[in-house]
Amino acid sequence: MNLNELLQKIYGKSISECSNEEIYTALLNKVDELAAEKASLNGKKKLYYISAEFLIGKLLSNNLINLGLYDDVKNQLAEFGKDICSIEEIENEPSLGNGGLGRLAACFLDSIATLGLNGDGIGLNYHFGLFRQIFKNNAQTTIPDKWLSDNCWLNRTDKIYPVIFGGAVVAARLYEINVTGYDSTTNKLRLFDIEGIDESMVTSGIDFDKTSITRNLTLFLYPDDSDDEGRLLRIYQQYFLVSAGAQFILDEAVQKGCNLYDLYDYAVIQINDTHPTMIILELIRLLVQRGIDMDKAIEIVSRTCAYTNHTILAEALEKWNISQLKKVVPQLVPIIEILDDKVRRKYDEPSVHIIDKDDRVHMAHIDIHYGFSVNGVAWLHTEILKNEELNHFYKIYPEKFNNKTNGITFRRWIMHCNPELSDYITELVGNGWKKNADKLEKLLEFRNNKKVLEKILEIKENKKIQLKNYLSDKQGFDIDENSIYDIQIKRLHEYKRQQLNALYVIHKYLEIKSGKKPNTPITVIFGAKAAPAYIIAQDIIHLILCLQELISNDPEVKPYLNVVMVENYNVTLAEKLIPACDISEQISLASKEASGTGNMKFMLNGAVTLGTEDGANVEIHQLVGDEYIYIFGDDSETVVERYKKNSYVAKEYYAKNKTLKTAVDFIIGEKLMKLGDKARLERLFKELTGKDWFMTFPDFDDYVKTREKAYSDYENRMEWAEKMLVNIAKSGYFSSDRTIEQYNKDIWKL
Ligand code: 26V
Repeated sequence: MNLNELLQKIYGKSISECSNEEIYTALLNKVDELAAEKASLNGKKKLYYISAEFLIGKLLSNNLINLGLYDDVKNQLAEFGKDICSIEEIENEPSLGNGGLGRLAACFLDSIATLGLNGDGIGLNYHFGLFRQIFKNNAQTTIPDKWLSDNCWLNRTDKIYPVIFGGAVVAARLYEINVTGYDSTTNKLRLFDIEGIDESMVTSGIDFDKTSITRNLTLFLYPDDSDDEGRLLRIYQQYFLVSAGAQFILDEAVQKGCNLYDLYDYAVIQINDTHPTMIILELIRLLVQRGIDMDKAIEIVSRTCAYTNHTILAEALEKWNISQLKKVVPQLVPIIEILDDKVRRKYDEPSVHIIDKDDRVHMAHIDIHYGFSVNGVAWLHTEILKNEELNHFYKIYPEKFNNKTNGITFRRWIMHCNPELSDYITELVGNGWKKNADKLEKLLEFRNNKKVLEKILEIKENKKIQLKNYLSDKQGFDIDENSIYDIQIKRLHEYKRQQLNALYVIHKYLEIKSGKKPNTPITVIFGAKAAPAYIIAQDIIHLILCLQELISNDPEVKPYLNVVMVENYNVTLAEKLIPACDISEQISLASKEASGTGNMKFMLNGAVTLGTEDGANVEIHQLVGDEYIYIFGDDSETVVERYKKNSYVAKEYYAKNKTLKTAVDFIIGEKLMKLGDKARLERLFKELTGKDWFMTFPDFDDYVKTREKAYSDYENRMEWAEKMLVNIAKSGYFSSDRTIEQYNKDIWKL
């Protein structure tokens, strides 16, 4: 591509005369055109990855890399004194996801296209996506995040489907985003939106009238579901997604010659968590409507749909009241009753029924009975599903259960975000690892090579300086590039235990105050959004922000310990933070984090994990071995037992562990009370000492000890560099290309 010629043609100006906006727009249009030219040929059978979230991140650089144009464009820009990073800055990040689940869907689309598989994503076009986070008075506030503009990757189509609700009919228009594969073909992400959306309905912050669904349906991703109206809107969104999606899938199949009785030869639908579960019901309804007998329709759909479970947390497993469903989707209720009746005729065990005694519909149960595959997202998670949470189902359908350990796309998570490391790896082991990630293992040959280890440290230092400058520029932070960067970035949830990290910070602060200073300064970085209605999560953010303020104003402590909570953590920030990280905090309560995918991104970029035996950490541990990871805390069996016996009493740990008590008391001590909100801090203190549902106290001592060990090991730079190298070398397993190959081999069979 000759960029200068392109800009001359569009604007009559050269690169240096064009604004960054003009260059961005020209590149967007050209790249999208090139992507479309590589559209994949439609094979007979197609995968539909249906998901309420696709956290795709910015696309310009990603698409340039996948089309093999990145270096060329970067160099042409540089020749005229333009930096490709400042062009990237123009693009808005679409925040069409909450966290790991949505980002996983985006990584999968990249790998599906890269492997040349016939597969689309199906989702919703939220106008404001997830909220934008702003900190005020040491607390989170939320505003809408408008990402749509004339200059974005979303293309409007002429396809419109009617979606019929209890009280209204809405038109679902199909939009598309091209999904480029790396050195491969292009697939599509199909996003549905209502016609006639009214953005002006948003009043203050992210508040809006939740009742007028013909105008508000796709305004936000998962609006607050702490009240009934919010919950209803979520059901509306889910049915809108699946009804439009099902009509689209049937249309495509029929066009290819499907007679509907052989639907499973034309389509396989991967249901990403239970948010799109109603597609099973909707497809049955549509098949019956087109003349197929009910039992036959159920059989056809069951052979077409597969389900992925992403959590065992009870509060996250969706259950809708039958009365709510009657209001939103009355046409599905008789089908639910038929499906439930069939189950009841065969199985007495109430825990496998679809409708429970309180008239709530368990969405996951529909997937398990009426889909052909159930998978967890990491080895441990799948084992817990089989042996604990879904054991009654596993006994009925052992053949349906399978594991697919999550993965990440190496195009975005190293080639794009860390070109320095990526290029150096290529220099050492050749280009092959980019398409066959296992080849990273070849790096092990260099584990004792001083020059290589020094270079890896140098790249890390470089990325740390880049992060320092970025955070100083964008968020006004001043961090020490010579400190250890210890990072925890993920959604805020008690089970992920940011509060445990905060307790360590307090402990360290007190140590420094008493004269015990660390050899190397420490920068603890947090990034996390909390659901607006999740009070304790807000309180934890408040605690962290208060600690940040306390320490940044304390000249005695600041040279040794710094706490930074970045605002509005998103994919773009992750791409800056991860390459710069030394220590990756993966400290969820064992058994609770289904997989985690941030852990994989950090490892790939040469950070060393400090974590519990949870989710994919278990597999990271197995791959790298004891010396190359810092594992602490109770294992999942101990935790599961403790829950079963209901034997955990937080107060007991608090009373007998003096170090812990001192740190916990600090939350309501004079210093923080002066800075913070009394009610918030007291509530958090009470929650921890009175309940501590996610068991931070039992793991505290081991956490402190293990973290200290990691910090002291960091001092030996060569040994640390070897740890980094081993982590990078062993991360090939976590390429989403591997994950997708397994999905295809075991489930999709494209
Ligand atoms: C949802 C909710 C909703 C309301 C109340 C609390 C709560 C807690 C957790 C969730 C998670 C829903 C599913 C999810 O996002 N799972 C994540 O999926 C990732 C991709 O498989 C995986 O890496 C993460 O471990 C898992 O938490």
